[in-house]
Formats: sequence, structure tokens, C-alpha cells
Amino acid sequence: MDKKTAYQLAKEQYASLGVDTDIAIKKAKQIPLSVHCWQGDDVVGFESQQSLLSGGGILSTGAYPGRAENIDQLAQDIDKAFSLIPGAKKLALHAMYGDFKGEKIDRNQIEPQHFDWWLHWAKQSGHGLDFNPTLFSHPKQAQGYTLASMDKGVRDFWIEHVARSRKIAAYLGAGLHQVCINNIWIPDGEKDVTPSRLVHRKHLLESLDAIFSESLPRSQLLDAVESKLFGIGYEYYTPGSNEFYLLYAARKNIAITFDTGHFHPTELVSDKISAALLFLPAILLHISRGVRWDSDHVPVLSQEIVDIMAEVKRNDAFDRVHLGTDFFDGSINRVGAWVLGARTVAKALLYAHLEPTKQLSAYEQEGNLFARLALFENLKTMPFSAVWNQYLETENVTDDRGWIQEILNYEQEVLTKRNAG
Ligand code: RNT
Ligand code: ZN
Repeated sequence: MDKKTAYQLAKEQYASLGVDTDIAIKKAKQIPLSVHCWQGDDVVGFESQQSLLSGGGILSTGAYPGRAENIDQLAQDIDKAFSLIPGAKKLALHAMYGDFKGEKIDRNQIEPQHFDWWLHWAKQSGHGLDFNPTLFSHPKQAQGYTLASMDKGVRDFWIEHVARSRKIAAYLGAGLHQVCINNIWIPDGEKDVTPSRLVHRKHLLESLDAIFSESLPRSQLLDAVESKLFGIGYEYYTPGSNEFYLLYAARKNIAITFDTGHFHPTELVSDKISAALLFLPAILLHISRGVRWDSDHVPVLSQEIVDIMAEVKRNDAFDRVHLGTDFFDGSINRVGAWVLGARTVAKALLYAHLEPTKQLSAYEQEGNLFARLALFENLKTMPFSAVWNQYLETENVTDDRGWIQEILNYEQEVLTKRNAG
């Protein structure tokens, strides 16, 4: 059966449930996905060519050849990856990915001009930008603490860095005439039992207050804070836990970032969204796949990712829930990993838009909970792939039959000619 006929039949089948597939495609493609830049080089950045320093609370494993080593290579890989991802896109930068031109610019010296290269790239390519201060892979983080440190000098250094990050994000937002999210994640934590949790959390609170003391236009900048249960080497606790940041975000009326790898495996982000939406202006999602722990594997189409997207769609909240990816796998083709993870999110987004929410709610209101469950189950064998292929076609993006080979060709033509792994 040709693609067109397959789509027509799928369209009819979804229509019988009250779902218009053309509208679903149109809506899905307008929702921007903020794709993280750090998958392309195993979170190394352009300050030096060191691998992710241990003791930073996160870890990238694998030495697959072809890692991007500079801004041109990273952008080349991003362009390739973006050409295979349908829908609106932003690129999430980290402060260590500035265009430093070989100069040693410390974290408390970063300026908007260091990101002009990316601003230009974004304008040229029509994509948005988001930002993250980088509080790891640095000697001033070596004692395990940054904004929550007992050492005022260390805290002040990082307050300066994050304050500058906010200004850079606002600058990028102004340049692109759209909101740029500045997402703060700190690696801080303790490997083993400490009597000082409250003191550290008090320091974190005061550091954040100092950072947010400058008000910047909301039309350019959305502040977000990312919670985490534990980090590698910081298993005992992290001051930036979910309770801490949820309460802080509510007090400051800023966004919480939910990373799908940052919770106990039985805790689900899909269940947190509706709670946070009642108290906070916005949510940023970091979609990753934790395998047994916060391992940052490449996302695949899991029930949880589908549930997250469905939750946002049901509440018509895509203007407040911002989609982002956050994973890093250096053991497989990195561009392929990027595309696979981002296509997964795009698929889940489309899948959510094909949900006959009205019909499901109607069954519920009638008290017909059998029919509600049965319809959810029927949806799993609906001809989703035909609609997905149609979506890719409308975006001029290679379909599922062709994209793997396109990645393999890029590996042969570009990646294998590089030195780094
Ligand atoms: C770490 C957080 C954070 C980082 C990036 C690189 O656990 O998820 O978002 O992955 O800042
Ligand atoms: Zn994250």
C-alpha cells in the first residue's frame, strides 16, 4: 500500500473516534522541542578539551569515534541532526559552549558576545535558543558545592556566573524576539552522612535570592530551577532536591525543571505536571531515559513519555510546559542518538495529539470505566505509523525507512574523518 492510501485509511480510523489527524499534525509541529547541545560532545564544551570532570555529579560514558571538538563541528552535527527531526526546534546551550576563540574566559567572566556565534546561527536557521549556566567541570566546584557552599568566596563566584547566564539568556531572547529559558542545575551534594543539610540549603536559598535580585524582562527570559534526588558521588543528598526547588519556584513564581531521570524510578513526571501547573507559571521538561538510575540513556517511545505528552495535551498547557531533551550517550553514533531521542519526543507529541480525550472523558463521566480503559488499549494498535509518516512528509524529513541509513552515511562521510572519541 502506498503511503498516501495508508494515511487516508488512518485518517478515517482516527476520525471515527472524533480525532482529526491533519489538525493533530499541525498542532504537534508548532510545539517547540528544545534539543540539548551537549549530546554532541559528551558534555565537554569549548573551554578545554577535557572530558567531563569526575566529581561533577554527572557522567558520560563511551568513546565512540567522531565526537565534535569545536563549535564548527558541533554546529555541523546539530544541523544534520535537526534536518532529521520534524517540528519547531530550539537549541539548549550550556555556558561552557561559548565562542571563546581560544581565550581563557573563566565562568565569572562570560559575556553575551561569547554567544553571538550561536545567536547568528539561530537567526540563520530559524531556531530558538535556551541557556544553562555551567556549574560543574570546574576547580571551584571540586569540593562538591557551588551555590550551596559553606565558602562565601565560592558562592560569590557562582552567583556571578549564574547572574551573567541570566543576562546572556535575556540577550539571546531579545535577539530572537522570543523567550529564552535559563535553567539552573547545580551538582552540589554530599557523598555520605552530613549533619549540615540545613546550612547548605540556607546558603543555596540566599545564593538564589542574590541571583534573582535583578529583574529582567519576562518576554526575553524565563528562569527555571532543576531538582535532583542524587548525583554520582553525591548519593546521600543534594540540597537542590525537588521539595526545595518546588517551594522556591512557587515563592519566586518561576519555572521548575523536571528531568525524567531525577526521581525514584517508581515516581513519574507525568503525575507531577498537573500538580505543578496549579502553583507555578511554567515547567521545563528534561526528557531522558534512566536505566535503573539517572543514566541519561537515549529516550525511546515509552509509556511514560507518551503519558507526559498526553498530560500536557489534556490540559492544553503547551504554552506553559516547555519540552526539552537531556541525555548523553558517547557509546553509539552521537548524531544518531540525538535524532533518535528527539524523534521519540516528536512521536510522543504526535501520539498525544491523536488521543480522543473527549471520548475518554465522556466514558468517565458516564461512569463507564471499562470502556475508558478499553479505548486507551485500542489506541495502542491504531495506525499511528501512517500518521507519523505523513507528519514527516509535511516537514520534508526522511521517514523511518530512510533515516538510519542517512545517519550511517554521515558517519562515513564526516564523523569517521575526525580524531576524537
Ligand atoms: C544533571 C542535569 C542537568 C545536566 C545538564 C548537562 O543531572 O540533568 O540538566 O544534564 O545541565
Ligand atoms: Zn537535566
